[in-house]
Amino acid sequence: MSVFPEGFLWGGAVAANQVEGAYREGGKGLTTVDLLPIGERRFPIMRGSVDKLEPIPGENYPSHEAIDFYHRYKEDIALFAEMGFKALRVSIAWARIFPQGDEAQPNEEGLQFYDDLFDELLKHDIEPVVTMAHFDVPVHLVEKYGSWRNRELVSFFETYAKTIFSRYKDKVKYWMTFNEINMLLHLPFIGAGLVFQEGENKKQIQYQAAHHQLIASALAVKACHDIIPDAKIGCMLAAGATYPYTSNPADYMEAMDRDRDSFFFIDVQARGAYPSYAKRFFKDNNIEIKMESGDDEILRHTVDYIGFSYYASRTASTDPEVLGNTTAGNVFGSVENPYLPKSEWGWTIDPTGFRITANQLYDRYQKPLFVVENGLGAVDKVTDEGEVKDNYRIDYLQKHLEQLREAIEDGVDILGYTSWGPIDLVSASTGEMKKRYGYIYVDKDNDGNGSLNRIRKSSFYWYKKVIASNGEDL
Ligand code: BGP
Repeated sequence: MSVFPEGFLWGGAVAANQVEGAYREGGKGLTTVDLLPIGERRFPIMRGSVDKLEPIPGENYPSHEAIDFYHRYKEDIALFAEMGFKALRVSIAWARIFPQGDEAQPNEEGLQFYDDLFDELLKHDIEPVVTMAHFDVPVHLVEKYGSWRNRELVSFFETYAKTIFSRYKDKVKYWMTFNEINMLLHLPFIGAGLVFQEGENKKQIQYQAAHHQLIASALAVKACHDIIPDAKIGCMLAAGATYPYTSNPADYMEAMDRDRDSFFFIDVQARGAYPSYAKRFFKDNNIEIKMESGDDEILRHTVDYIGFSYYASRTASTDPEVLGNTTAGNVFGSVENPYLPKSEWGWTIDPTGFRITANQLYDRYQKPLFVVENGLGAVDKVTDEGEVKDNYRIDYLQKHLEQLREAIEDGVDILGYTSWGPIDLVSASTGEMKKRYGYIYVDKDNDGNGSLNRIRKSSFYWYKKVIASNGEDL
């Protein structure tokens, strides 16, 4: 008998802006992620330093076409079905439904696109798991309102939420509000459409925006429960336990604080109130959150499950010499952990950290968990025979699933596992195509060349076997 429970939701996860392409088709409005070019300018923009709120001609934006999922989703879903997927996590692009974000009426063409997409999934018995906002704020909301720094976004988001719940109530039973909500602290433009002016207290703006997202999330939870009583709606955290670099208590304190940066969001979403430690943190950082009467009550609408992504653990230190040694490509300011290997992009590889993280989250919240992202970004090569032998990916996933199995044996309640990017897609952090996660290879390079043909990699057959055995045969 498998340790994975019956009905475990095996599958994969993608985001609209990283697969769909068709970035101006079907009446879709421009979103923040549409403004992120590949290359050097990407990181400063993601961090909130933005000169122009439109794509710059001549720059390379692989996400504008992405892998053309918008036109090819039937072919791709058939491949997921062939692997035996029970679930596919997708996101709805807010700007396909409300192109500007603040309209009174939705865009029917956008609504129809997701209707067709969900129908196609259900036809193959694949459960849609839907993220409502995955890094894509309509640009008009940034221009006109300053995005999530403005309370007005709460009601726009609520309208969007009610629109999609009412429309898809018979098709979608698993929802999630904001993807990696804690990313707002690390990549504020990606996480919340925040653009900073010189001299502003960034933390003040970030936490005010966080408050608005937390209120919007709670209102979405309430609306979801009202409109689709048999649905489950969760939050989504970029998770990863933080280790102290040494047994020096100061390092331990530092690790605890870094973990709290993330837990802060989920403490509110899962427990229904601001955590006690926030008071001191706000005071020490000159942060004053403007709240409205009734906010406390709204926040009491808590999520049904904790969705999270896990790629790596983090390590914290207070030693200036160690601090100089931050790992490449990470946005969490982690220092190198001498016990752990790294991916080609410098991301720490730590399967045991996955088990630790799952245990931490379950101990803290006592709500079911849902692993909605995990995977290895790597360069893949197509052999002369037209094959992709990605044994390194199988190795990564296998080791992580072994640890997930341990976590289940530890008593952690887990609804499912949707690995990130079951089909190659555009990388969120780098904008590249060559950073691949898929079981399915897509013929396209960083410059946009390629036939977009799909090829089954070795991991495709491996994952198929994993699902067929409900995780017994890893
Ligand atoms: C998460 C995002 C995803 C995804 C993933 C992998 O932060 O939710 O959108 O892209 O990370 O990251 P990357 O694409 O940068 O390798």
